[in-house]
Amino acid sequence: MASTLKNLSQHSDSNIQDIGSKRFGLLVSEWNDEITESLYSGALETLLRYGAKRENIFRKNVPGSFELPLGAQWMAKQEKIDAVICLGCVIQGETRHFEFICNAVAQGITQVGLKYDKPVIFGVLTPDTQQQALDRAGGKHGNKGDEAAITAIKMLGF
Ligand code: DLZ
Repeated sequence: MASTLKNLSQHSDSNIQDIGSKRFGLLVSEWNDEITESLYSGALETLLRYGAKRENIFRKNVPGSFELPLGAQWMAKQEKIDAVICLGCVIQGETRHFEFICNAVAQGITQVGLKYDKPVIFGVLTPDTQQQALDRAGGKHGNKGDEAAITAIKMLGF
């Protein structure tokens, strides 16, 4: 398991623990859903592969990435949730709001994790193009959803 983890994340294989009793909130932005559904599939498969139980994984959608922090807060405040994984995709070419959205989401997700003292993972792609997003959502550069799930697992083993 550890070597597979290393390959997936390109990080060390520290902080791996049994996650059979851990409960995960997966929050999925509906903007660019071709991308975010792939991120979701990657995150879900990775959690299951590392021992999470299907009944302990809870999915909710939000309209866009800007809504991820509030959705994450609603999830994180639930005692049953141990970690939240936020999945979104903001493509620069499609919005003049790019910097506003990306900065707000990054700061908001950070604040939720600190407020609720739980891992709240930033699984948000911020590419220049749709192709760059596809490359990172199950394409030639892997799947950011996998990496987000591994990050959550590692933080739970901190
Ligand atoms: C409005 C908007 C635009 C233009 N582009 C994106 C995007 O590329 N990715 C994304 O996740 N969301 C986008 N949104 C929606 C905002 O995140 C948000 O849902 C709206 O501004 C309403 O608050």
